[in-house]
Amino acid sequence: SQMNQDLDYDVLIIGAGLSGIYSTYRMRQLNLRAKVLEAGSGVGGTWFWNRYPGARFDSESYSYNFSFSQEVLDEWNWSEHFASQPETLRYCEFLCDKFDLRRDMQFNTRVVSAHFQDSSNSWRLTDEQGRTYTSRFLVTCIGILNNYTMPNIPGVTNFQGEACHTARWPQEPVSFENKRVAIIGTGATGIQTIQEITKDVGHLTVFQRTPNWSLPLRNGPISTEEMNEIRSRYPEIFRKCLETWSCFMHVSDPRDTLQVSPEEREAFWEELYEQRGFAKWLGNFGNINTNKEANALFSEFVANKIRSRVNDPVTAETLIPKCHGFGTKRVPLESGYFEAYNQPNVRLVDVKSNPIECITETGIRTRDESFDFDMIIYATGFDAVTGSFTAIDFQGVNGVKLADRWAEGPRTFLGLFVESFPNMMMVMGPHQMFGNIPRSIEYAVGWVSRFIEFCRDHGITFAETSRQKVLDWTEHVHTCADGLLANDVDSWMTGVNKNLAHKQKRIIARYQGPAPGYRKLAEDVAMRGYRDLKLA
Ligand code: NA7
Repeated sequence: SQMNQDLDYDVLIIGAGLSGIYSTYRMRQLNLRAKVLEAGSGVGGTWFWNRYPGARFDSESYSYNFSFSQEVLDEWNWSEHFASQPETLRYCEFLCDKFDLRRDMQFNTRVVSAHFQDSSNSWRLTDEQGRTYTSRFLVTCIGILNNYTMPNIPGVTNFQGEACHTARWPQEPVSFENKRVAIIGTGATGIQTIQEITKDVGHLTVFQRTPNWSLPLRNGPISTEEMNEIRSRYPEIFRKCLETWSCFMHVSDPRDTLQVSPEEREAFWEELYEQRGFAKWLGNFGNINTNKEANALFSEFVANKIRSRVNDPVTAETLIPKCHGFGTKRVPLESGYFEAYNQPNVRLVDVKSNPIECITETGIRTRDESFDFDMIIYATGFDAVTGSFTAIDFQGVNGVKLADRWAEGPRTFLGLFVESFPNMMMVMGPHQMFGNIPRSIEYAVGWVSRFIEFCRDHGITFAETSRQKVLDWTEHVHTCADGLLANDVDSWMTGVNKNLAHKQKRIIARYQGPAPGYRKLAEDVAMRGYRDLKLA
């Protein structure tokens, strides 16, 4: 079953997160020689690195796990409707233990370059220690939120106290008691961190640049009986996730927000507000995502919820977004976030009106005030989606650089292939459907695995997308994005990171059409015997 004895491996996989774990499983099933190169010292990817207090996903646990193994579904129990990072990391480890996947994984191995070898149609990877690895195929499983970014504020390295980015949180427990702590950033990560550490922090100062439309997560424990009941519904849960726009269990309401009477609307929203997870967003009237007026109505509903939960009216207004509508950025879900500001030891600093000037040896200086801290937490986000790719020197045929190919934004075919990068496939590359990520991962890895199997069975040693397919797909991705209010707002989803000079311009980073539509197009390519690709 081996493809070429001259190469170290048939398939090299970068990254041992959920994508890399499932890819390893599938390559094993195909009896291919596969190797995963992973920078971390263990598996888990996102769940390995993001150990900050309160880290958890906002997908229902039982819609987040893989569906590929009935045994795993039978054996694994979730303890909460929305599992925490430690539990999700254990899930990743459980998968690797169960299928003995670590024997094909090499840890503490950061890939720095990946070069296509024209003479042998193969990939040659080099790691930080200078070791090299060759293979016929390359599968990138490097995640969409991997390379974290520090704020572009002068003096970040001057601070003498404890300092940490949430994505590089230490493995050992961190105490906040009696400490004066600062946090910069109020995205999904900042919100989760703030609501957790305010349980025992000495004093917390939150530096907020842009507030977010956040809604209650409504987490809860799962009893043994409930877990068994959920287990019996797995087929139905996965079927539902296959049918929905972004692979969650929630189905959007087809009614037009503006055609529903104000009373009925209010009653519907009150009902939604009590529901778990993203129901409030994805189960809402669909046109809140496309119609400004509809969006403003729901935004005002949420603003009033925030006003009712925060005692100080000035703080409440500061916590209500004014420059972007609800759902135009990823909606963080919270558990007691707004109430945290009612604590006497929690203070909100609006850095839009009072900008941070610098980080000092002892704390943070804004235009109006100097603060002393024992600890600064940076929840300042990621060089998202394309950042995982620019972190590695990818070179395709004739040494063409991926960074150059994507200078004007990502150009892909199905989010899986890049022109001039033969035999390379991206799991969760730009222009792929993201949504409830593991559902998308499971599909993409399945597609890639079937394709590699096809190549092996047909003696194909070279597979590349044509320029035309890339142009067509990229245009399709842009068409799907038309009319969505989210694309008029700066966020990691539109490729903007204000801490990076080269990421100030908006791009279409992800496929925003319906997931079933994506899968249909990708299946069609397989059905046509992959003739959309140049095969040799
Ligand atoms: P996000 O959503 O990118 O949030 C980063 C936050 O950090 C956001 O509030 C930023 O404000 C703030 N930030 C970044 N740089 C600065 C500087 N220089 N000064 C002040 N504030 C700053 O990242 P997260 O980690 O929260 O979430 C990423 C995804 O992970 C999330 O969507 C989930 O899918 C999981 P800004 O909005 O730019 O004004």
